[in-house]
Amino acid sequence: MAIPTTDEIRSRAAAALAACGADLDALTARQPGPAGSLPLRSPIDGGTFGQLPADSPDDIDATLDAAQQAFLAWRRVPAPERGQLVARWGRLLAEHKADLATLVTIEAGKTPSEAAGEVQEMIDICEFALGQSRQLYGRTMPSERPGHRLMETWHPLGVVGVISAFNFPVAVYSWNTALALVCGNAVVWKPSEKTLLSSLAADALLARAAREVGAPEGLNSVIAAGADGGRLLVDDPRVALLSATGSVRMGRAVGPRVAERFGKVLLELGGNNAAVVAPSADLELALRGVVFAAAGTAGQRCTTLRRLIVHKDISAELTDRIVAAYGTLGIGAPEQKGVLVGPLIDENSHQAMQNALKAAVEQGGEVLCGGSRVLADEAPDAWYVEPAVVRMPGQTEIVREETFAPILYVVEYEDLDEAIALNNEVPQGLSSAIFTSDLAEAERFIEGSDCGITNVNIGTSGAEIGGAFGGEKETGGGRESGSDAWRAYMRRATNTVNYSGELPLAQGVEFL
Ligand code: UN1
Repeated sequence: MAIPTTDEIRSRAAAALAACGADLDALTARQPGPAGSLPLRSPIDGGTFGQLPADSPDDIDATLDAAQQAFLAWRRVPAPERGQLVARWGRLLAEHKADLATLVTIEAGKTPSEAAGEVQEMIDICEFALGQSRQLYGRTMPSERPGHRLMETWHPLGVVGVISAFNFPVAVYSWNTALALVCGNAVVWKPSEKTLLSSLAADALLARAAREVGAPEGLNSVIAAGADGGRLLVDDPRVALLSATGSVRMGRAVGPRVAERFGKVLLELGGNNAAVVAPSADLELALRGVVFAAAGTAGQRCTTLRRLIVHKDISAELTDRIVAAYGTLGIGAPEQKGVLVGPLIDENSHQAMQNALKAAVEQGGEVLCGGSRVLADEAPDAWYVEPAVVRMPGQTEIVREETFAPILYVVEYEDLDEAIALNNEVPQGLSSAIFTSDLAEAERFIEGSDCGITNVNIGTSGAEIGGAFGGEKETGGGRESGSDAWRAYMRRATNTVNYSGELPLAQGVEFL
């Protein structure tokens, strides 16, 4: 099976979209307004298979108004009833898992298994959010005054803006949306302009669920726009919380601007994740964990493994085995049999990879394998690469940067403290891992890693939705998905209720 043609890709996308309730021909036949149009492109062949009219600032304003109105009604619906909306959405996602996965494959270039896994994350978070809808717990505290009750209650925020990235075009949005909705908010979503159809499909299924359970119209919507559209969400006071996933550069621009208007932000930015492999590690297990985390999704996860910190006594053996395993990875159109590594998203991404490899060599690195472009004849507009492994003399400047492509830098260590220091010695703090059979080493690593995610004997990527997802330092500090991440989507009120018939003041203050 060769690279599919642009026409084949368009007709598959149209069928998958139609099954989810949106009509590609009708969407692309609309006349573009003042904001022009956005290309629909697949990284599989690199071809553009349509143009979608972009939303203008006036359209976005109207969307925010509708969301605000919907919020005012939705906030009054009891939370367990709001849970029924995400329960229905989850069932529709399960029914249309293959359709949505097809769109993710077409637009993000993921293998069918990884694309289905992404939709599974959506189904999982819907189940989680349904349960959460009965658990928006507040505490009660003993009051120091007689006949008084001191407690906290949690309330919806308003409109939640979600800005999401191409690499997880629907899952990360769904973590935010499922929780935001059960917490009583409306959601306005600005997806990556690279993955618009996946977004429209996910939103169409949610809109259907909303109609079926009688939720207010305008509760969920998608904005088709570039960065300009995102900026409108950033600056609009109607957006009570802005949850943004993307680069550190984007976060640096967005965070202070939202803070300026005292809005809330939830940032999930870059990762530069490391795995330590200790001498006691089960090397076969470490090998599989490392290769999936480093080369899977063509290195385009926030949680991708980018730095391997390996003990010097096992470094040669492990790197040899990784290089051998890389040699067996099928690279190509993601739906082809045996393919595990699909395309990079675009030419810029390929250029960034080449620049990083060049810098690594200049900084003393030795490319052990990979880095070359493949399939350029069959797909001149697509960007397929061999995942690279580069031995580095230390964590030079390039190793401290996140390059969103499959490059695994290898550095050696001698003792665990040094390995932990290397793990922490980068500006980002998303995910980390150690492979070891030594319990004390595992615990010392959990204690020592400064990341939001610290794993033992699994790689850095592929987190389950039940835990809180996010990281420290330049990763932005936000937590999404499981555990108590729901609190970010609500505001807390402290309530003192006086049923004593007297008015004793706190701290024994006397007045009047
Ligand atoms: C991301 O890359 O933005 O842990 C999210 C993982 C996925 C989510 C990654 N569950 O790899």
